[in-house]
Amino acid sequence: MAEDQNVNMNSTDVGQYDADQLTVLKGLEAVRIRPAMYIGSTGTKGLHHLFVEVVDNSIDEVLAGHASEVEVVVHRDNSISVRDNGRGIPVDIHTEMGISGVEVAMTILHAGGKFGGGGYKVSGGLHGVGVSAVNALSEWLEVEVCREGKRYAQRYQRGVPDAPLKEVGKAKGTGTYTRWLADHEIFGKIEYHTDVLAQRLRELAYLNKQVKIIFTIEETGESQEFHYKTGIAAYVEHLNRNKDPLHKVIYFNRQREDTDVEISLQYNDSYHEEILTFANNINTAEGGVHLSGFKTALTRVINTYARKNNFLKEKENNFSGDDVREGLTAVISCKLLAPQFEGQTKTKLGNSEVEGIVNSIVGEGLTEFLEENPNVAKRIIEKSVTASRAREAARKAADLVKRQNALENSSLPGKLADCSERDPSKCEVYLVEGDSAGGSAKQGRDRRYQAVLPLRGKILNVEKARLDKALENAEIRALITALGTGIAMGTSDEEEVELPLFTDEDGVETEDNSYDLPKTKDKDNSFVYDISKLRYDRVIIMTDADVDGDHIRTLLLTFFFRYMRPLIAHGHVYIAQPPLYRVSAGKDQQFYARNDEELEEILKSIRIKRDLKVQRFKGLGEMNADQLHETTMDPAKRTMLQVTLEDGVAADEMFTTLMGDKVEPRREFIEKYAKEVADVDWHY
Ligand code: 0RA
Repeated sequence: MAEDQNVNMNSTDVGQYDADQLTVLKGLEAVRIRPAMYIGSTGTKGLHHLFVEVVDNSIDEVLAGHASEVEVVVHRDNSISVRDNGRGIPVDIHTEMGISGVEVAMTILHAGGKFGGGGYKVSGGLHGVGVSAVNALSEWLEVEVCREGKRYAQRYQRGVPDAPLKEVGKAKGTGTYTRWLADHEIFGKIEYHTDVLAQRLRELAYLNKQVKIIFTIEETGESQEFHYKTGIAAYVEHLNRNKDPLHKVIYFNRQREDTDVEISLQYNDSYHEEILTFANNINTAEGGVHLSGFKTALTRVINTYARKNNFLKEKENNFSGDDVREGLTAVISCKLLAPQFEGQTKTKLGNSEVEGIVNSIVGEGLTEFLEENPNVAKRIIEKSVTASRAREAARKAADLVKRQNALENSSLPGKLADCSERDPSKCEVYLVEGDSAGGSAKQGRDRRYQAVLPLRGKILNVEKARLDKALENAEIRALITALGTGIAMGTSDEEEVELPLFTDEDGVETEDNSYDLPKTKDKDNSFVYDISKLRYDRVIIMTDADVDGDHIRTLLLTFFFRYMRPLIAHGHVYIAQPPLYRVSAGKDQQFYARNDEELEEILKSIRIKRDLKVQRFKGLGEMNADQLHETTMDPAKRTMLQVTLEDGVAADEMFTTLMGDKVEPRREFIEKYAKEVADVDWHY
């Protein structure tokens, strides 16, 4: 649609040329006026999106079978260049537009599809504005194309060409080179997170085994090469590298009706599942048809095999989906001609025909594999058997919790000091380490809307325990009942639920989507995670600023990540920032500092005062109720960190490493990140 407004493709009138040029300029101007509409934001995300857009164009050339190498350089001036050895963007004059193909690509929104269609495409998939949006949002952009023995070049400033595309010399091979400097007028300071760039390039190399990607950072001289001959099989190996796998990676790849499906999976001895799904190289974080097709087939194949080979006796129930996915790491990558992206963040694959295709391909591929590898099959089934037994035990434990609550005639844990407000959107709960701090917090809170749940000692490390064991832990039980949502495993079970109907002002029955909240549940409804039952809008972790406090905080975050992930994903989890020092100057002046730097600042600014006293709080319990209220609990004065879930893979890696049972990777990780973790914003 947008391209129709920008370019009248039917026009052959030469007189239109200027008018066309004008509409081109208008198109790019629109991008500059409302950049967020085209690239999502003008923050760090938007800046990195430019990179994704350019790289995706080269990857499309790889997918089309014409390029094998992509070279990315972050230059000293913060410009980035991407070079590929594909066919090169067409250089001949576009008959209708009167400009070169290169200029069409660089100046016309959504021009990608204008050149010979067909083939799987990444670009144009998600945001898909094309490289012209990058051009519009760049202080300058240089493009070079090598084709038919010649080298062509053109330069733009803020989307406007300095001159037409020009032949500048001879060339050996073919390819496209684009270098751009993002516009500081749009993005402010141009700063790339090179680890984020590297991460995306690594992922692309896993997903497209035919490509070699070289990534260089000029400033540091670092250069990395990403080339994985076994593709997503190597990806799964990488994801499991700090876990103990039960067998070699399983891999299969089949096509059906123009859809290419690649599956790779490997079980490990942990209790968690990690399934990454992609459609045309885009991470479909919200899942979709390929994920559901995979899950359905996996459950069916394992149950069928288990019955046939007498691992499941006649009177025994089938394994549930959760049972057969315990300890599973998998990557699903589909390539299709016209992917449809749905969902809140447009990362849910919607093409209904793909569900059956993936289901049948996994059915065939996995059945064949199990038949041919009975030893691996046995190990996988044994894992399902123990998972199933543990889940039964967990079910009993969960029932026990419910019955206990009923017995005590209260659905809430005894040590919870609840608030009086009943509207959850106004309520918050402080999870506090230890009884003495809990006491101060109870006194220092505003009991109308602030609740306090003291946690005694350490909560169980759920990274090393199954759910049934976790539910034996009193602190965890108290936490679950206090929050009210119940628990769920992983994220991948999120499913849409029917919203309650209500009658609107016009007397029409409509769905009540005033809240847009996910519910997750397993097949038989034993574990239901229902975020609409959340009793507090803000769940605030408040621990001492010492090693023990750090540990308890990490244990709590691990628990939320593994069993209440939507709580984090929807931004309900916060970390309180209690002060470490109190500085009093004379009788009536006092200051609080959260760390040594802040203390330093304060001391500098009040140097002349006499009667200076610096007190270091050893723990929250040392603060009196007023102090705690003023510094940490009063919404008008406190600062808190919100825990977000930007990258599920990185988070999984982090929890596995920090809380799992391999010591060596944990030590390495801490050595590498200890400092960063200490002052990072807890964006897992
Ligand atoms: C359309 C047609 C042809 C090449 C490309 C697009 C192309 C675009 C980009 C963007 C970055 N690298 C690229 N490489 C190729 C070629 C058509 C032909 O030669 O027949």
